[in-house]
Amino acid sequence: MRDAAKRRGIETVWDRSAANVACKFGLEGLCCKNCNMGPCRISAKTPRGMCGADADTIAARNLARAVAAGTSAHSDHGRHLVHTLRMVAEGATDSYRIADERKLFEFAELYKIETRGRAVLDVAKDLARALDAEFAHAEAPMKTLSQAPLKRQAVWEKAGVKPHGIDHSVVELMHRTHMGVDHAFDHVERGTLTTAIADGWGGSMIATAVSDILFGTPKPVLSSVNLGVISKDHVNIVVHGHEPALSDCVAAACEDPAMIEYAKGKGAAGIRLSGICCTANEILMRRGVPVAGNFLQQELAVMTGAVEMMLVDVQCVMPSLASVAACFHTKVVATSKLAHTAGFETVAFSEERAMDQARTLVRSAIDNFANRNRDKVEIPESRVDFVAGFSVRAIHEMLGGRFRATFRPLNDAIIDGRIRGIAGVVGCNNPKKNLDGSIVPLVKELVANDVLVLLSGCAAISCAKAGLLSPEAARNTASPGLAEVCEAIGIPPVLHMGSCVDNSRILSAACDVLREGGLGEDISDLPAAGAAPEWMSEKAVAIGHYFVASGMLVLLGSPLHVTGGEKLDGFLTRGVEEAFGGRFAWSSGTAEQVKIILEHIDKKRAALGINAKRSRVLLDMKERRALDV
Ligand code: BF8
Repeated sequence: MRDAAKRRGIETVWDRSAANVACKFGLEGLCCKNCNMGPCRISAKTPRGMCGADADTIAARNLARAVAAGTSAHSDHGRHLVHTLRMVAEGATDSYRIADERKLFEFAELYKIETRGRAVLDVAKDLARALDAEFAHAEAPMKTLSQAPLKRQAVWEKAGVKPHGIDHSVVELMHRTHMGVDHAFDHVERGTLTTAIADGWGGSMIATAVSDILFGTPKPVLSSVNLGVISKDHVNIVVHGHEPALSDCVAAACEDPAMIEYAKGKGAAGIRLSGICCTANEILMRRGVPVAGNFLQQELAVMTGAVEMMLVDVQCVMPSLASVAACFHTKVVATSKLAHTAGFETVAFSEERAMDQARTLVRSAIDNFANRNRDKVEIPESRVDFVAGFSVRAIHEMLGGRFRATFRPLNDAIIDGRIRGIAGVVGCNNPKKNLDGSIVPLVKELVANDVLVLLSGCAAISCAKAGLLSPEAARNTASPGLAEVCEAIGIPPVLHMGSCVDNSRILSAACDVLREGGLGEDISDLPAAGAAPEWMSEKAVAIGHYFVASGMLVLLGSPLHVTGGEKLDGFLTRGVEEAFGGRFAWSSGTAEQVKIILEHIDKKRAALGINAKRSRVLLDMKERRALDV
């Protein structure tokens, strides 16, 4: 499709990336525009800004603001879902219902909301109120933090990083990074970690939980991925962004027999819904809706010339879609009240009228089918089947069965060495890297080295395209020990856990592994690591920080924009470990990335005293590659 773009003279993200000269000051975190005395750029000649702020202060403040933005994105998404939950509970919309009462009751328990003998909607109302309160400032730390292991809570207490509210922590961080307030880079960084904890253990966890309550907790589901899911014979609608509320209704509308008949009446074979980015992941996980691609493929999806409508909500939506769509008949419709873009049509999403809006949009997409120029249609054949839907509950049930759901077999496999450890590989694509070219090789090497991989976001879509998300992948790519465990349970060695807010599922899984016993008492004890090889967004910066604050090693394929602040860089990659047990590492090559992760996992195994029990002899890399047929 990139060749097609060139042929047709359509500009894509790769063209802009090639033409862009990255600013060295920005890359190293050394440009400060927090006031109008500058902007100041730190160099050997000008080591301080106008106010006297040095490189570490400036880089730490810039980083803090990125985490505040990332946290805001995840958490505002969570807040919108809480709003929808409240509307359902109050009977203000019939477009949604409580899809998972069990999850509602489990989450209500956290807030000590009485559930016995009460109407489901009354519990939902109380829960929505309690969740709303997590955003404001409270005297006590946020309740969701109590889900973390006790040792982790004690670490946070000691470091003074327990957030007292999501919005509060963001506002406080923005205040601290205003000109003339907080200048000690490590103190700024503590505020950054506090805010990131409010993201992972607050806003993101709330977004995941309420999505499960409203749309259902995911179970394994079959689907297919890549641009080949777009059908030349069907009316194609692509949903893109992050918030699932409208897309869920669109998915329902696309299944409506009357709507399918309407499409057939217009000469189409039916309606094909697919998704991009994390809206795709949300409706994939619960409905099995196919995925057209990840972040960098959004322009390419439009360029197939066969997309009648692309519905975009918030986050990771490129404004360039307008100019690509202008070359075709594709309508790009912005559906969030927050997000308008020149060249996009707008429909202001309303929870009260969501189902009606969805039907109107689908009908309008069908009407647009007649405007498709068949000569411009060019759809690549690539399409891969895969399995997604691995919520923590689904993994529990796969490991132990529905009535004795347990993580025990997983813990035992880790303890006896058939599984060496667990890695969460998450995050974006970035045009600075080959599309999927850092994620896929890393995941392949990890599973070849006995590491079970948990995925989310665009990284999950990368691996699905590479065929790593099928049960057969265990036989083809995993080490003998890992393959044996996966085949016994019937899971791929690489598990798709959802969208980027669903990184909170990885935190929950870590807590459940610890609860099961035998692998330590804190997340920092686990033979586990996280990686975002192709990260690009501020949300990824926030995610990295909350994993580090939770005690994990987080490996990034390129450094955070801090390398100009030598002390800050050292703090993030070494110093932070002393207080939190987690740290960052930057590395761009797969071989070194694998080495860093395996060394970390082995160090944790040794500390747990389970290295000696490993009975398997590891094959060398060459032999492992030979397994990759
Ligand atoms: O929130 S992985 S490119 S889509 S930011 Fe964006 Fe990055 Fe994709 Fe999911 Ni997450």
